[in-house]
Amino acid sequence: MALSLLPTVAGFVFLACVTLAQQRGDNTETCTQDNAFGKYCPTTCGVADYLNRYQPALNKDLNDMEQILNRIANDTAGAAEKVTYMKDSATQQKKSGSDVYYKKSSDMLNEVTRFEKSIVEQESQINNLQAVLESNEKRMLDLKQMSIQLEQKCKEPCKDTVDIKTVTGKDCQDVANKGAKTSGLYYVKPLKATQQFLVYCEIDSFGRGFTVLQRRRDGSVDFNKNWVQYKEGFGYLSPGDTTEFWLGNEKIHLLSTQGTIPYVLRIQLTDWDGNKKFADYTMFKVGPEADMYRLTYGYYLDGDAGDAFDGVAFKEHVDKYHTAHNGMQFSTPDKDNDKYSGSCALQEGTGWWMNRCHAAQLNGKYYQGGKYSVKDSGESGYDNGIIWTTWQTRWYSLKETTMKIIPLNRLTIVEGQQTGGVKQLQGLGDI
Ligand SMILES: [Ca+2]
Repeated sequence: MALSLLPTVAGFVFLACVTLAQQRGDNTETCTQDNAFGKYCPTTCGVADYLNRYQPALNKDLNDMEQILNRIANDTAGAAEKVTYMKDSATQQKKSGSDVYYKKSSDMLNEVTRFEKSIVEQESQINNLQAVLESNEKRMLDLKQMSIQLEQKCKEPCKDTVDIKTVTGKDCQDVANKGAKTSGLYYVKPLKATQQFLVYCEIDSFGRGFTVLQRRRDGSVDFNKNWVQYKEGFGYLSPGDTTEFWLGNEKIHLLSTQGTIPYVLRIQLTDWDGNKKFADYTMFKVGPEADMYRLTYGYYLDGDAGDAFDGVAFKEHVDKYHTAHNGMQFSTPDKDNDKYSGSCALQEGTGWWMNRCHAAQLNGKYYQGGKYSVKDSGESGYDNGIIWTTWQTRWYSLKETTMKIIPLNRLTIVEGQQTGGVKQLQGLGDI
């Protein structure tokens, strides 16, 4: 505002001077010097002259100034417009953009919250996984330690944990004679044997040592075996007399033929009601393989089970001679040495001193409960159970059997020592 007045002031001074000169009638030519005035100040004409002389430069300066002012004013106006525009624009932006930004920021906030939640969840999962990992690591450590322990154990030579007694002899009576007091597993070496072998010795309180040849007790061992298996033996020997086995024809041969003192074969039987019976055969022998492990004995010494080895006539037209066992060779499903046109051992799936076929068969098929029928015995329909027909019928399979041998003199010595005599001996037979 102050700058815009400058031209007016300049114009006023100019006009006043002109007016004053006209009123006084002075001009450059006509101006007369007023003594009073001219002495102390320029004369009116002098002012006019002064003004005339400086006016063009002044006008130019004023114009320049005016232009500058105009430009400044323009610039100012532009700036104001710009400011207004900017203000408007900002307002507009505020108005138009706030919702979007708010929404955007709100969305972002939600997103952030969601991420935070997700992170918390993931952290929890990570913690869980870490716990699992630690637990697994511990397990792995335990397993590693176990593996190391096992490895160390495996490096050690295998130890037989079965209790095998140290006393040995040519049979179990010999073992007992040498001081063995308890039943269990012992090594024996019959006189003709090339090497010792393991047997179960049943040693009683009278110092008698029975060498066990065969054991049936629960049907856990299949007795349907071939010649070689019956020769070598099968099943399991156990220190507590808990398993089934066939000692082996070769071993039985070596044991039973080694001395001048005859052996007694004691057969012990148990039925499914728990009744026990026994049968003793003296001078028991099993021949060499060359004679097909032939069975021979002197006679039925004693017992309450009856002499089934002597044969039984099941039918009127069949002589008991055909079911007797003394003198019979051993037969297996793969080796027929019987007196029958067919093969008893093959028909029945077992190994035994077959005739045509038998009155006693302790290696027969195991029938739970005892009683069985022709139908039960399969295709052949023969009496193939564990039978002793002088006690139970041939359709009754016994629950337990034991075949064991002892030198005859030991039985008689016990008999002699026990003043009770034979009755005492019979009582011991049920042990
Ligand atoms: Ca035959």
